[in-house]
Amino acid sequence: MLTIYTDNHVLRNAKTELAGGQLIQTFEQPARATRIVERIKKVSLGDVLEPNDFGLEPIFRVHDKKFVRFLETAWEAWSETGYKGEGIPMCWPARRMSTKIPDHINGKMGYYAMASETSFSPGTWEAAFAAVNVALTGAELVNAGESAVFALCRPPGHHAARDMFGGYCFLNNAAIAAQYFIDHGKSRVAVLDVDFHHGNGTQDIFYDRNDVMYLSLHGDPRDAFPYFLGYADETGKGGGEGYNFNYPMKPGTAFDEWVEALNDALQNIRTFGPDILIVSLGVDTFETDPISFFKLKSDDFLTYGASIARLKLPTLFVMEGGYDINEIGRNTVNVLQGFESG
Ligand code: 6XA
Ligand code: ZN
Repeated sequence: MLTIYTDNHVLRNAKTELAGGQLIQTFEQPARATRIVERIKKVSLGDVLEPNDFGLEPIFRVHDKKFVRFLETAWEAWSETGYKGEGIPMCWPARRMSTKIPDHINGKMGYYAMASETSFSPGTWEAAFAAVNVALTGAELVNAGESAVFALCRPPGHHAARDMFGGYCFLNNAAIAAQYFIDHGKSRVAVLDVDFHHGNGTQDIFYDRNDVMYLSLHGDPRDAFPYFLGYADETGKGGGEGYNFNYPMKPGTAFDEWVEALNDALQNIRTFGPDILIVSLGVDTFETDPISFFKLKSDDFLTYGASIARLKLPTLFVMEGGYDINEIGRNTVNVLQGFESG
């Protein structure tokens, strides 16, 4: 399997994450992608290619232009205020407040944020833009007939909505790739999100559409981030009714239960009959992931990779989360190798 990767992901290297009332070292750090690409080379998964530059147009097909402009300029605006720390949103347009976009960076930060753990640092925009190019290069190859490609995106994307960042995400790599397929001749795309967290951004972007189906297996939002989306009764709206599937699962869920949800999701994908499958691949379902509560083991990643392959669809894997740095390489590549063996 081909992998798309660029060292430019290291430009995203925030020093702080707000967690448990403290500023800690970020879980989402450069070593994640580096460990994965090392493992890919070690097991000779296939060639590792640099991304091409697709510019901003494919991003504007999914994200709001003012939001993109905000992402491009946020670090500069924040640092110009003289603040000493990294850019952290602190104030939101909560219930019954105005939704006007403020001029001050503090206000803008809150307007566009869906959470406050994700600090802005120098290079954040450049890395987020590079990650989109990684996903689009993978999409271009799959569209040209490659049967499966791994887009090793970092930072991740599935929490980013049309005009919202947070949960370590800025631009929605998987959603931009899905839209790219639709804009380049495909009629139907399924996005299967196996990251531990619900991909609120991807769900939101395609919620009223029937050309992109979204299916997500994740920690029950009653107990897990992003808390405010990802419930089983969110099934789509308007023309998109019936094209959104959420499988929230409780703390401690192990593979036997998780794979039942997967099989149901795979059956829904078969019924939909898409031209393309995108897998939002997070390995934070692993038993020792530091921020999650599922109990998958390393071999389970091999097993479910093979199950996904049985759909026999052209497939683009897009990297999302996973924070056990010592095992992230093995677990991620297990999914890809399982897929190849399936
Ligand atoms: C921060 C939780 C962020 C979750 C990031 C993630 N409190 N999403 O892995 O898939
Ligand atoms: Zn996650």
